[in-house]
Amino acid sequence: MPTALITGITGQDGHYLSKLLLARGYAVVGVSRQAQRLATADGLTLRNLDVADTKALEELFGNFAFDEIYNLAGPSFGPASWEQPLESVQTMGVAVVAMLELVRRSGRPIHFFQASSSELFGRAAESPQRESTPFRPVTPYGFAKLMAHAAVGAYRQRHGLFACCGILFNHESPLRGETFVTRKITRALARIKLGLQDTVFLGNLNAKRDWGHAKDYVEMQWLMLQQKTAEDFVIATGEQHSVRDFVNAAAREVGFKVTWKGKGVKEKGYADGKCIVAVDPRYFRPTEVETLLGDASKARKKLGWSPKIRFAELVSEMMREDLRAAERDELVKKHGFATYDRHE
Ligand code: GDR
Repeated sequence: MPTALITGITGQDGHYLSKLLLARGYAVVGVSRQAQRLATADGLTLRNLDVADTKALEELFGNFAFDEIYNLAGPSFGPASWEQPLESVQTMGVAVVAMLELVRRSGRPIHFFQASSSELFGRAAESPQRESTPFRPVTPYGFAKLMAHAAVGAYRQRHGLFACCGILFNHESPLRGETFVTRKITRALARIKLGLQDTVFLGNLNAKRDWGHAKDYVEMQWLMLQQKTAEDFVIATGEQHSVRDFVNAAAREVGFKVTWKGKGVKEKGYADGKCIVAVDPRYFRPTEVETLLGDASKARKKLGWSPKIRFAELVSEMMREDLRAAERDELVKKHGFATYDRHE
């Protein structure tokens, strides 16, 4: 039974990847600063651990013999990294060098996956972005990820480690954090539908992203570690949509016609079937990345990978799950508890 380490187990990808590995018969060790929040499962060992704590990492490597490592740890919300640039570099840059050193010193043929990000491209030099596109990060999140990306490449060359990076474009799911624009939209529209909220305030509606489903992206992470040689790959759908498109697609799911407003919108309650989207400059970003689009043809050709879940299906699943959550919230508001929760 192979043993895999997943750092950042409490995140969206940690969830989907641990399910995939457990289903394939792996023993999974999951670490996170808040691993205690998760329910245990057969084959899953959880540990509270901060990857920036090199001593704790060393102990972990002493206690387990890993075959595969998936490094997904790190605060994933890019703009917030300006509030803690040093911490970003420590958890997403320095910690990766520490892990690579531990892999090297273990003498074991560990396969190492690093979650790189399309944030590396920043204001991209070309479109679509592929493995050879220059990196120009514009946030601490981005430059910390760049350090890790470069370290993985250097360790691969210098020490022959099986270490590789997946350059992951935006990937979402019902488990996406609520600060990201996709989840913010589906959550808000569900709450508007149930009369729990009136308006959703957003920033740049013209920003364009290549949005895929996290479930497809973790499959690719696993595939990358099953190859004969370690190589970096772009993981993306090759399809681009604007934030406005996302709102429209989500609104169609709940039967809303959207009214768009500029700043200074006066809040009021809206009847069922109406939805107000107001632009609030508070959500504009000083170092905005306007557009990202990935070219995953290398993954398609070499690994036969292509995403199974398309944009419309992704939006629909997120909308459905957030409607369920909003229904529960409404029941709690009305009765103090959600009756059907008891039977789940
Ligand atoms: P991003 O994701 O920064 O691309 O990083 P996010 O969903 O936060 O933003 C996407 C685009 O939407 C615009 N936008 C808003 N964004 C948020 N969060 N809230 C709003 O109200 C809003 N209105 C418009 C943003 O300006 C942006 O252009 C994600 C993360 O997953 C990173 O971890 C990962 O590295 C990159 O994707 C690739």
